[in-house]
Amino acid sequence: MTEDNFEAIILKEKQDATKERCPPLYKILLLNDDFTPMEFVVEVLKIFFHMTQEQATRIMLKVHTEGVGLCGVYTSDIASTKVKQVIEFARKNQHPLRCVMEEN
Ligand code: TYC
Repeated sequence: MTEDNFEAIILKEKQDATKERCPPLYKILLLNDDFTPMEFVVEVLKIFFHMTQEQATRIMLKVHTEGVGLCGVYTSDIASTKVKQVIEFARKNQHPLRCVMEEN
């Protein structure tokens, strides 16, 4: 084995170890709309993101005024499950609330 090969293998092993320690993370974002009631958005943030009334109100108002707000950062599986649950809960209650995930 050449020295270059050896270094390439060591580098690859280090990269693999880093990937295991730090899986890719995804932001969950709530998007503003004109119809979903503010109280409903606050409930969503409390139920699905375990926020207090105060935290939830602050994020809801940020989304309302700025158009978008961060709910949390999760691994891929957890983020996609939460996005689905939020959208399903909103649709069951006939609100057009939008919730998306994006790579961090
Ligand atoms: N803009 C909505 C209203 O005035 C409230 C709202 C806030 C909707 C946050 C969606 O993600 C949202 N009723």
